[in-house]
Amino acid sequence: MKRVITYGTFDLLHYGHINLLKRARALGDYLIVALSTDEFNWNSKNKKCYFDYQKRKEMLEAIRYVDLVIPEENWEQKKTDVTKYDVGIFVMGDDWIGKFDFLKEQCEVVYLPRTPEISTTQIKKDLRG
Ligand code: C2G
Repeated sequence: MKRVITYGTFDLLHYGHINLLKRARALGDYLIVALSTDEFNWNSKNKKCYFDYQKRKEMLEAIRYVDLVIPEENWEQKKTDVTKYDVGIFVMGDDWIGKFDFLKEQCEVVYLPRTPEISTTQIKKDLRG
């Protein structure tokens, strides 16, 4: 069983997120999503989510590509997560390229091309008019 893990906020879920999760899951047999908590978003990522953690978690759990959702509470947990969940592949969008190469000692690290033109920030901007 090849387990894949990815991390993110996944607020205002959109097709760019789904596209990432679909490709990540296709790299293995089981996809874990470490979902940024509201506190982590606010304190460490300067993100104020539209949907709170519980709602973002429920939406992710409804996606056919996602097998497990766990909380992302800090920047440091990735190494322990990879070991704890017996992860073979770590995946992120390529806006993070190189940032997590330190995990290469423990697992494969894959940066996938982002889906162009769509982002939560863009959606908020467009809705503001
Ligand atoms: N993504 C994508 N295409 C988009 C938008 C997002 O492929 N158009 C990917 C991002 O590259 C990321 C994932 O979807 O891999 C989740 O995006 P965000 O919720 O914005 O996650 P981020 O804030 O980058 O958090 O510890 C890592 C952080 O938690 C990542």
